[in-house]
Amino acid sequence: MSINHSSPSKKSHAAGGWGALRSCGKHLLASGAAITGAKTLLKANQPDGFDCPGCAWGDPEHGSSFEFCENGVKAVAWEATDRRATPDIFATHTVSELRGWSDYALENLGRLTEPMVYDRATDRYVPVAWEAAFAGIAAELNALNDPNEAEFYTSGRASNEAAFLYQLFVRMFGTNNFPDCSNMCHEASGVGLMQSVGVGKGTVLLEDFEHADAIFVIGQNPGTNHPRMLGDLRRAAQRGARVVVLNPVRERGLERFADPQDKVEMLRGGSSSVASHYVQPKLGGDMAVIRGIAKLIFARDAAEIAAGRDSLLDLDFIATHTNGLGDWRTEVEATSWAQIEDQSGLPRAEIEMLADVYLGADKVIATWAMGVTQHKHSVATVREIANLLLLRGHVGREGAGLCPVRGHSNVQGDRTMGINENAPEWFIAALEREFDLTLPRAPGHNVLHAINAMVEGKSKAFIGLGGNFVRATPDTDLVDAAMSRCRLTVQIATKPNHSHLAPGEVAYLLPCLGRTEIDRNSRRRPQIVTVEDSMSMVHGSGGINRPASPHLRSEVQIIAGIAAATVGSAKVDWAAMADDYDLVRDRIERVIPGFEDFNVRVRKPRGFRLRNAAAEREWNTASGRAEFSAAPLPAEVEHQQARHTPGTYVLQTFRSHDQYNTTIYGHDDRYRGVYGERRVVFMNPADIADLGLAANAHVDVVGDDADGRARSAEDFRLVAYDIPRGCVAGYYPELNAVVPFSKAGDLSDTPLSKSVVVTFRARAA
Ligand SMILES: Nc1nc2c(c(=O)[nH]1)N[C@H]1C(S)=C(S)[C@@H](COP(=O)(O)OP(=O)(O)OC[C@H]3O[C@@H](n4cnc5c(=O)[nH]c(N)nc54)[C@H](O)[C@@H]3O)O[C@H]1N2
Ligand SMILES: Nc1nc2c(c(=O)[nH]1)N[C@H]1C(S)=C(S)[C@@H](COP(=O)(O)OP(=O)(O)OC[C@H]3O[C@@H](n4cnc5c(=O)[nH]c(N)nc54)[C@H](O)[C@@H]3O)O[C@H]1N2
Ligand SMILES: [Mo]
Repeated sequence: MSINHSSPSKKSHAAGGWGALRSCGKHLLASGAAITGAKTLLKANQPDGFDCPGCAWGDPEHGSSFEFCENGVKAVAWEATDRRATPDIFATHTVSELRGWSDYALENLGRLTEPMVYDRATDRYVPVAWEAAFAGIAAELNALNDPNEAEFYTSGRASNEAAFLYQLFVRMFGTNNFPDCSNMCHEASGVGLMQSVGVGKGTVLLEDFEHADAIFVIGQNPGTNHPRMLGDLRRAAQRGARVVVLNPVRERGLERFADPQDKVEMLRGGSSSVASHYVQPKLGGDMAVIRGIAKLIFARDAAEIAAGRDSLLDLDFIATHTNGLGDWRTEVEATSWAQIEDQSGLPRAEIEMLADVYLGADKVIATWAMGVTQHKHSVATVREIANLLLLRGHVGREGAGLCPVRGHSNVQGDRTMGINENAPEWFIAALEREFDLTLPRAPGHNVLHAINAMVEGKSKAFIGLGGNFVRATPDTDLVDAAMSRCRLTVQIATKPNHSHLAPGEVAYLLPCLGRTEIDRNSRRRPQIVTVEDSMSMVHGSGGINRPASPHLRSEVQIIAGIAAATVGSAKVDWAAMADDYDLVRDRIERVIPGFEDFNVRVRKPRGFRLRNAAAEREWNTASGRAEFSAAPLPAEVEHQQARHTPGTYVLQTFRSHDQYNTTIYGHDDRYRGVYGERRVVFMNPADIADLGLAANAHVDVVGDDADGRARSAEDFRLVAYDIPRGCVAGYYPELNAVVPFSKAGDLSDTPLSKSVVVTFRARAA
């Protein structure tokens, strides 16, 4: 445990600041987009601009000035680049040759410019006309024995309009196979919150951060992944709120932050602390930490009551709004301190300090991301966090609430639009009524089901609406081979990536417009799309740049083209909707509650907020109340199991500062002091010594082969780091080679990307 105090000048150690500005300039220049890039940035997250493709953090209400964000700059510059992956490039390089390129080199080819089809004879992608591509895809899809032999993947950048049309088309085609990036991301948050509070989304608004007294930031690295959140955390810290961080790794952005928007701070070279309390649990130890806090609260509450004083719990809220406290309390009291300390990796004294912060605050927010959701017991952990907040009524009032911080900029909206392999009955029934259809009910595939079906040869077609399925999923080689064995692969994308280089027998690569580009219809009228952020705010997004190529089509147009060719236009006028997105929004309004007056409200500067019942203390659970969960702690999490086998460690795979998921912008991880390389493993110095090695030694990372599959990733440098013993860290996607597809989160099916069991093999020096 450490407590930070503001100190005036720690320039070189602060996140943000001049380093961030320098890095921005570098990325704008490297993308060859310095001028359009700068102009483009001024329109990011502005009322009349486009939604930043970077992250899903909310936009401020009075956002008249551009909110600077280094990693937003990279995301925008990467898309607004001058580089082009033209047919000439694909004529010069065979697919086999490109397969040997790095993720960085591939995307660095630039924007795709023309629709292409794979020519097996020459092993090259060659241009194809759009209509021929649509007809070819339709012929393949309609030739399948069963619609359930096709997988329709969605990555979270797709707009609401694209997602809505996509799911409508796929259901009309006859399947609910909707693997999506959310299955690898916040699935556990959705499942857990749905069970606990009846809504699978966060309950807070951005404004709540202005009122909270304590903010628990759990398993999240906002300095890199949600930089604009740091500004909100810092403002909270400055007005005296406690910011408590739970993270095995000391992430610099959470310790100190110099706001590039703050001119005085920038000139003085100052920075201010963000975290008031920073604790480093072991991987997968968060549920035990929360349980420890609860155990202390129950004990202190009992003492208060015995002494004739008021309860520490919000008894009115608990009585009126919740169910199941007794069972949870019994479970907490039955959990031993020995188990809590061992599983969390924290001494009781540190947990006591967290309990003090919690009890000392009138308004508490808990935020979390992948450090919570990518474990086996993630749903139970999310529910334990909800339990803690429910104890004192911290849900459904100002300055308090649950805040899973989403990843992709519209991953939450895509789910709202029906990208869901197991959509609720009301949703499918509403679609049927609106379009006069009969749609399938049987639940379809999530990402893990899709991988299994492709590996077993049961799924024969893969359509990807964005993303990089081969590199984002576990067991890279296995998924790559399974993708190549498909009869049909279709990838709708902005830039080339490895998923495009695992072509099926028939393979199309279809280039689309990005967020930053003007999307004009047949009458040259610019179209806007809409997105939903982590705070359920829905707003419009209209590009401002000239399209990267005149041949590009929007995602909406591409989906409409495939749909019209595959299922026909008798029930749905795809072409009309693709030419006027207002017509898509009219349909969304009639199918999904909360979108009343969609076309009017979305043109208001900040858009509108979708109603969140839990935030109004209306609980859409079976009991009509918020549910405490009473799950036991896991008997052993991976770091405890690892002790049974010497030489075994638990690996988390996280993001460097220079990447966006599988998109690699550069090879530095500035805040963690790594430059010019990505093949590193962060390890406690004592663990390095235990291996009989020295810092900087090179090793192979060897994965778990209990399911009969050998796994390894070669040649990583050991970096001595402030990380708990037994726990190590390294970058995704390189380390997906050792993440097993055969293990997944309970009830979430999310790959265990933050608790991968590994050993190390020394390499000859
Ligand atoms: N620039 C940039 N922005 C992004 C992305 C990107 O790649 N680049 N990706 C987007 C997407 S899709 C997502 S989902 C989000 C991801 O946002 P994050 O969740 O912040 O992403 P990760 O890099 O995976 O970081 C996980 C953090 O959790 C910590 N952690 C790991 N395991 C545990 C654990 O068991 N307990 C605790 N308490 N902490 C743990 C790690 O040390 C790390 O700090 O960011 C989004 N925004
Ligand atoms: N080991 C490990 N694996 C992980 C994770 C982890 O932490 N560890 N994180 C998981 C998480 S949280 C997520 S969300 C997934 C991400 O999985 P994905 O969403 O599948 O992957 P991305 O890297 O975001 O996709 C990048 C590609 O999207 C395309 N693209 C970019 N913009 C657009 C656009 O506007 N439209 C279209 N159509 N295409 C576009 C580009 O071609 C680019 O190459 O990865 C997961 N995998
Ligand atoms: Mo994500």
